[in-house]
Amino acid sequence: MVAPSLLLPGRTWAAFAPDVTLEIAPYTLEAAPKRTFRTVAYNGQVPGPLLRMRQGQEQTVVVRNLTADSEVVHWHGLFLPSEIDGAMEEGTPMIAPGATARYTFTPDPPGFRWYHTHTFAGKNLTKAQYGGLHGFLIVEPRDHPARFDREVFLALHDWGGHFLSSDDGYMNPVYDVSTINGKMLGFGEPVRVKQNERVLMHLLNSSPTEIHWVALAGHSFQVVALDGNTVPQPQTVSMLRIAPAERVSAIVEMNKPGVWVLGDVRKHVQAAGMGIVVEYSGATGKPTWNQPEELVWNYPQFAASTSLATNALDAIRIDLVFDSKFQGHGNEELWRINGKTYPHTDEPALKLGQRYRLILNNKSMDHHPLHLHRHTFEVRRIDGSAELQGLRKDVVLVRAGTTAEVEFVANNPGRTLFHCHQQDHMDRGFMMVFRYE
Ligand SMILES: [Cu+2]
Repeated sequence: MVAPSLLLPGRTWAAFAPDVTLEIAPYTLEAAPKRTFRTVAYNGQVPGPLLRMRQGQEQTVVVRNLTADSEVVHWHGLFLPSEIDGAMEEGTPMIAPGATARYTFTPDPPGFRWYHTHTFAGKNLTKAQYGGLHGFLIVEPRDHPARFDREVFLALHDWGGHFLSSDDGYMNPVYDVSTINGKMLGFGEPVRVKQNERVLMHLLNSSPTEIHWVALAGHSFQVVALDGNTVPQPQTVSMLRIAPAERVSAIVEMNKPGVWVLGDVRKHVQAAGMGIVVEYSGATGKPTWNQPEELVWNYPQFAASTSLATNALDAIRIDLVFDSKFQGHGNEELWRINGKTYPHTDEPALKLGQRYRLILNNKSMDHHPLHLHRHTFEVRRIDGSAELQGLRKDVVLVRAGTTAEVEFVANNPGRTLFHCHQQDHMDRGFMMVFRYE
């Protein structure tokens, strides 16, 4: 409670009421009857409440931590000051057990963002991103160009993880259950649509570690935005690949009446629950699934086809090499950036206003979804592709043994975290901080 003596002259109590209140508290998720998980959630739901903010309009957010552990909320994809961005490595204070934090910020850029915890899990595969602390955030643009009849939000998640030793001796998390919006296939409410509708689907992969491949039987996706940013070349595709922390926004034309499954393309993942029923008004019967034969996806198809004015020349190049150091059979590996593991990784100093090109060289045998906080970058090259233009993201999946190049302008001073979004990788040192004043 704010004491009345703190009220400023001429301001009413209502001026102090937050726009958003998030309560972090223990929660039991029922993914299906008898498939329950003790976890932690925002406001007693998984995913947390859908937040809608307006670009340029100041927001006050109150976060209450009702758990026994310190927490922090990261506003993924927003250009925020380091003190409220939501990473301890940048200097955001944690919210102590029982404490309440209040943040005021003006959300930018517009688009499909999200919020999630940014804590450490280590060997406890119920904590941090393994749990239920994630939610959708839409920053509405000042003008709304997208044309659609219905908007649907879908979060892909995996639960009940345990470490399994793979052939090479590394320990990787595997999962018992996979869900969309917290429910296994067949146990949640279907997505209800009408014939001839244009449905804008916003998909988020909130999985702690897993890449997901998604299709909607009988339909295709017209991808209009990646990580919330409009793509220069919308493409119609039969399936989506969504790495951890990535978002895909796609228009689906509802032109095949029936009852269908939208789900992970890989049979064992869908069998573990990753799917949701899409039901046309008036249609009945069992949900239908069509099994595609191969996995197809590439980033370059969404980039601009014609060359824009090139700005590669004035970008300062920063080379980052990723590999792992084997700790012996049955142990988790340590991850390294240029040979060093966080907190010993380099802290390059950036100059305000300077453009940088990160050369992301993945020398490991794993794929890594790499995330830069507090900035949007432009994907400029993927695995030997031609120069790309106009593809703006905040996460890029760099596949095993490949190199990607991204560019950003250092225009938001303050400590800036760069890390692999796979929880077990960041927990094992796959993080670094850029600093600039
Ligand atoms: Cu990784």
